[in-house]
Amino acid sequence: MLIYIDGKFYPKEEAKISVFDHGLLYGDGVFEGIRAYYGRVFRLQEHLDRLYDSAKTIDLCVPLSKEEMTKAIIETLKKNNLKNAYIRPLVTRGVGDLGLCPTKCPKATVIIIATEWGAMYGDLYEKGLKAVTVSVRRNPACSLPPNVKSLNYLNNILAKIEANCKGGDEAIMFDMQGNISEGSGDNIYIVKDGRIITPPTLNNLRGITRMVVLELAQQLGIPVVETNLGYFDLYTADEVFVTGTAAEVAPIVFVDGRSIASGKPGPITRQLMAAFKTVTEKEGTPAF
Ligand code: PXG
Repeated sequence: MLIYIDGKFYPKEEAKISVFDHGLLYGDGVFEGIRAYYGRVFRLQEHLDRLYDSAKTIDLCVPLSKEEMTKAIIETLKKNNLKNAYIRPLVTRGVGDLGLCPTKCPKATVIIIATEWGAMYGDLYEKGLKAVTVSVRRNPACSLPPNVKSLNYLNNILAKIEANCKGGDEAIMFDMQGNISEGSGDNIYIVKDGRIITPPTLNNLRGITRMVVLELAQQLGIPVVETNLGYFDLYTADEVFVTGTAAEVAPIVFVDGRSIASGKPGPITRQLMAAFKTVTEKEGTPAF
């Protein structure tokens, strides 16, 4: 495995950064999670736009243009001969001192890791996942906006720890007002009376998979409503599912011990899983 760090490639064992990098010291940085299917990078432009928007929000100057970043990502795939991959670009504040002030870091560090990664939830795509609501609230937009995909994922990790403790496959987080926000690493949706309902993206990450799935729903003639949801809507839904680059489209069949409808993945979720698979097989920026 060869890893890109600041323009050079290193074997996995030698791919190391300074202990004074503020990405490590403070989680000061941003990242993306991108997939390549069959040698094509899925929705690369959207992921790059989000990476640079995350960086802009935390006032971090990415030392590569989007074109240069594209080249570096494609080069990383080629060097590792990966046609189906999970790609993780990171931009950290760079090397500074022990003070938190970012002005001590003259240059951002760019890292790109690409690895093979199959279905994140294994056989649960057939069976469906068990989700649990957690007491940890999603960090509010007035604090650290959930739309910034920052290297500080402790909020999400705390949610995941709580879900693990409660025997869930995934956590469902609420925002500070008690509206449903998202999973620890995926966006959430319910289906009710033939309509897909999902929270607006102020209290969650503007998922690229979310964007794709909502486009697919429109093409399939399934109405979509973006509105706030609570516990009641979750428990009484006809279907619940989550989406993400890692998770893709994954059905949720239990929430807090309540079965969702029949307790089996529902028809609209299945339709979207199939449509999503088709689109990933067809689209993308060629890397080879
Ligand atoms: N919400 C959050 C908080 C995320 O981290 C998504 C939604 C889905 O966004 P995309 O653009 O991928 O559709 C994410 C995605 C993991 C993992 O291991 C997931 C993500 C990042 C890192 C790891 O599940 N994020």
